[in-house]
Amino acid sequence: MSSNIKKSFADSILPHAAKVKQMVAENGSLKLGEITLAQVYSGMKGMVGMITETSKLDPEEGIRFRGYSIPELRELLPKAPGGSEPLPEGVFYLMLTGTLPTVDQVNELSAEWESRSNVPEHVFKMLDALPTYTHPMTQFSAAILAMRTESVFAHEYEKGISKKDYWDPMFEDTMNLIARLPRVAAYIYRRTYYNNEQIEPLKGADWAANFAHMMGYDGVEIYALMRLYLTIHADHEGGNVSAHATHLAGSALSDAYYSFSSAINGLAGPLHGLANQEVIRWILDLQKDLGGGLPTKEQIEQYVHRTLSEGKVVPGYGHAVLRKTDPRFAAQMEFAKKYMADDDIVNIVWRVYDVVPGILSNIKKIKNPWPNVDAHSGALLIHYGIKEYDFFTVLFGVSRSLGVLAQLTISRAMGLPIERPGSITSEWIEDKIAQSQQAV
Ligand code: HAX
Repeated sequence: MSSNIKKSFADSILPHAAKVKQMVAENGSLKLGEITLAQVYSGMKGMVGMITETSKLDPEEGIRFRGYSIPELRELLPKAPGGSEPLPEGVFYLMLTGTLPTVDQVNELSAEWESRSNVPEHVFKMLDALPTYTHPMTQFSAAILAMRTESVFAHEYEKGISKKDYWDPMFEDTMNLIARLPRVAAYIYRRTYYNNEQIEPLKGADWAANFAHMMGYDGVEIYALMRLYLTIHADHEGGNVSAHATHLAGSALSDAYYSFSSAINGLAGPLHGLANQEVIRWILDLQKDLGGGLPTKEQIEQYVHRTLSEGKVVPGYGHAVLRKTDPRFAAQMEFAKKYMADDDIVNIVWRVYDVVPGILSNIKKIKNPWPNVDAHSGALLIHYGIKEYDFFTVLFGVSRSLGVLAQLTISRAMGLPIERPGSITSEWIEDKIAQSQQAV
């Protein structure tokens, strides 16, 4: 299929790749920082070690997609006719090509994804063979792997392809996989919770609205929420677990299906994407504990202290990079104030926000007491009837495909090499410390 976005991508990335190659050749010895022992033992936090072109995270300000903040994206990206939130197609276009798309370019992308969205029958059969109590993230990851039969990259590689052309079949895989994800995710939702009563896709709809429809939810507000949700979860620079997993697997020339399945496996961890289900579980447990209703601030305080005393984390709070309230939390709060200011669960989320940062900031070891994206997202979904909270991370995964697969395609166009950082043993470090002490 000939497409405008492919040409825009090629026109932007190929000169960029050549420019970067020259920059590295001329400045390769430039120092970007020093690595401390503490960093090595703290999950490489703050250690610059990889290239991600799609977005950059500032600890104080939050994420910027190709230089645009979330409030700017909500203002500048094209919207559906009569819609209030950006179309996620737009953020994908921006991340891939580096330029803000026009309304026509976004509409063309919606149509292109629709034309690529057919999911092979064996994927549904494979899913139907799994028990319905299989966690939706397990089903999602398995379905992505099952779709690998369609990988254009794998096929072209097997036939023999020059390195300089890798980006082309990777682009095709990226577009096909993104196009198919809503269908697969909605299928998992309907088979797990609604007796496998499937809903056929809409014709001519945008990616997010069609996804909501296939899950069984229609209307102006839920479409707006889905567009917002799928836009703001799309990317968070390169070092987070799902982005890094995609990059790492992809660096071995694993195709988009293998690489994105790795992302989903990492996103399924409770310290990463699964936190969105854990937040709602925690709030519902709190409510149950108190016999229902809206808990007071004192009751929330007690519950937070209990969570901490049991050696658990408060889900939805803290971040490895951010040091302020996540702008993705703020965007969702703004949405909730507009559409559901009286909702009970939303009000609990806001009351938790009033209480938790004060408690966590008194615990010295916690670097960020503020809420992250996952603290708010579940409450919005429940408001519209999507109450099956162990499905929430799948929604996150559908969105995250936009950023990590855009970057995977960019990485192949830039010829980024196989990733292989060094590792050391604690014994090696002990020897090093002993040697430096002897030298004093
Ligand atoms: N509740 C209780 N303790 C917390 C905490 C929280 N919300 N956040 C951090 N801590 C603890 C850590 O567990 C760690 O304790 P130990 O030293 O005893 O292991 C200590 O404070 C230092 O942690 P940190 O340096 O502040 O944070 P990390 O970079 O290690 O971890 C996490 C960042 C997001 C994993 C962490 O804040 C956390 O577990 N938060 C709760 C889970 C969560 O909301 N995850 C989603 C994050 C956003 C995301 O990726 N979404 O997908």
